[in-house]
Amino acid sequence: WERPDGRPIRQRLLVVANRLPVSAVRRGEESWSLEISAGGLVSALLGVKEFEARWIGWAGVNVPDEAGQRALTKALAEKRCIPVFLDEEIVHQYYNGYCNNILWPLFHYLGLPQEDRLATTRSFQSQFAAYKKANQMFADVVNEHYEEGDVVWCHDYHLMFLPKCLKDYNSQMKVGWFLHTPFPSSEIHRTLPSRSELLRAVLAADLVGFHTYDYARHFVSACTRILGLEGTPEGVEDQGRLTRVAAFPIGIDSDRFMRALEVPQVQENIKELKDRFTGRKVMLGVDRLDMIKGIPQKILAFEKFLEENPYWRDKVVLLQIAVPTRTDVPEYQKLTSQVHEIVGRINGRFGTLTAVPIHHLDRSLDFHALCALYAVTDVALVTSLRDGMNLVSYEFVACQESKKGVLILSEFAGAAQSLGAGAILVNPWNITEVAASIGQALNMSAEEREKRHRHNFLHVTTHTAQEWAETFVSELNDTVIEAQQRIRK
Ligand code: ADQ
Repeated sequence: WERPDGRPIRQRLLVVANRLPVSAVRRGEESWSLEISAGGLVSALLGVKEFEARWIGWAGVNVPDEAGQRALTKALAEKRCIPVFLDEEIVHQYYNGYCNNILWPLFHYLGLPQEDRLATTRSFQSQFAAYKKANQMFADVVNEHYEEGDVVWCHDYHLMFLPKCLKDYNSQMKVGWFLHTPFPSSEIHRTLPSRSELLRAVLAADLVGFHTYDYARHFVSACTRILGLEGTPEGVEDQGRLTRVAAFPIGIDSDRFMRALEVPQVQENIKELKDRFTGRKVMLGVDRLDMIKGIPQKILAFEKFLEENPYWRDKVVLLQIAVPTRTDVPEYQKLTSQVHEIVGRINGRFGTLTAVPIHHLDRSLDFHALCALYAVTDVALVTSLRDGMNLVSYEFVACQESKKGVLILSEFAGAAQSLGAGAILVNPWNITEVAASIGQALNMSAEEREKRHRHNFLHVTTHTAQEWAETFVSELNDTVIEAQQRIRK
């Protein structure tokens, strides 16, 4: 990649995701304050020096007036972010409706909404129409900012229609699409009324990526069984055009976590936590409060463990940190009450006047507080019912160089494929098995903990977020070059 005068330039990468990596708060008619949210994707792309990344996405706020939109666009430009403005009705139908009420549960094997079938069918159609409309709005913004040679990387289930919209604008655009959730078995995907249209829209991309080989295989099976296309070892072929399909397991910026442990405030925090829980083993759960994370099942397994192991009752504590999400959705409200009810019952049953077995927090922790917690933990419990990858398991491992604690990990999290040899793998639906694994973890010898930790630590520190992003984008570049060569032949 060269400028007209021959000097090399970095390739531009347009990252398109539903949400921008900033939260915007309106301070006045034309004034905004912005805060960068340092998620995995942000640190992955900040670490990639080869590309000049720009973000395109929704800022998470409704901005109906033009003056406000102009001011926000200007403020975001300084952070290399470009907003897509979605009005309240579209957000309701596309984001809350089709994305979070239909695709999210379906892709995690929780099925389609089953309440009133007729109402569901009617709202399904209008939500799908809004989904397509929103994806077209994202495409319009991408198209407006696209320059020849750019790579466009679309993210997640919110934007399955986007590859098609982009290729309709410009068939030469290099388009990749990556799914952060599982892609379910084709038998689950085939229950979706818009199953074929969605698959065809994704296939418009040049490269389609998933966290694991299994998800990639499910996607290829859906294309062969539902669309009747041909699956090849490289991907899916449709009338001579190949869409490459492959696995690109995400990682974390492990150095960032290890560096944080050196910060004096974090060390102070670690000391306080150790004092606070002296004489007790610390078990930890960190999840968004979502049905897929299996929080009630995890707490019930802990109860079973306490029930069967009186010796441990005053020697172990479970810290469950659950950030509330999608709080306006009734199912999520129900989940919150259910978790509170179970925690209250168990604390009533096994607590004493001075100590309770479960500390449950309904909130997010800042980065440094989270690192300190990971570092003092003896056993981490990740019991997702389904999870695309699960980064909490990676973050825990990165912070365990001194403690060498044990990871109990759901076999239904993508991370089970990479950390399976070091973790204790469990079926989160089997509460008896999870309870037994807690006993196994607490009683594990130091040698075995060391051996298991070594395996996981090596993986987490070598398969980083930066490497993930670089691999995906370079594979996308190669895929397009190979396709052009095939056409020339
Ligand atoms: P999530 O479902 O959000 O991501 P996960 O991968 O575990 O799940 O990432 C959660 C992130 O939020 C972690 O970085 C974690 O530290 C942070 N977090 C969670 N609870 C927190 C709390 N109480 N306080 C502070 N921070 C908290 C989706 C998919 C995953 C996939 C990722 C990345 O569902 O399967 O691994 O995208 O592709």
